[in-house]
Amino acid sequence: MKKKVLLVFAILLVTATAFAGCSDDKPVPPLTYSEVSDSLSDNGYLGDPDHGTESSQASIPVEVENASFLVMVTAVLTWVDDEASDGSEPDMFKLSITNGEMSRMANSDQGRLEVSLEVDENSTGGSMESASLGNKVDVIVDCVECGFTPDIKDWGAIHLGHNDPGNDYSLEIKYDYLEPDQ
Ligand SMILES: [Ca+2]
Ligand SMILES: [Ca+2]
Repeated sequence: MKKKVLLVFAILLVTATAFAGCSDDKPVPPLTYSEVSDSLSDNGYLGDPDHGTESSQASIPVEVENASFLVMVTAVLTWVDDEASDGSEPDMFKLSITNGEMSRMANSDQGRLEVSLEVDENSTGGSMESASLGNKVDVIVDCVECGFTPDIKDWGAIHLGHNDPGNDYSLEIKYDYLEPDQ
């Protein structure tokens, strides 16, 4: 975890100015935030969603303390289909990031997905909460398809095979958040 530049949200300045103009209230000390970058990773395995009993979805929470606010979350998912060389259809994964209100998602069978969820800089909600992603988002990984793998048999037109049981994946998450200065 490392501190980056001191960042003061324009919206906060507007809010602080509005409070200062209200003579009945005590002066509000300027509230400043520092932007912090952090990361986490997850290596997992997901099963075939259509066969078997293993989970085909994993949810990884990205959470910061209550007084802090996430402004950007980027997730990169990579995988190599362990059965592709045996003729199995490529495994398809879906990657989603959501905070319950906003979400981004993408899917691919090419072994890599990148999805970002960022604060809406055009937000005019007037508060840090409405201009941020909140203090928790979920990164959700789904194995959508794993594929049927034909087994080579000399039985003419009889095609035997098995379902690809699933696949390993690696997930790297980078996120930026605003932390109130002490
Ligand atoms: Ca496969
Ligand atoms: Ca596989």
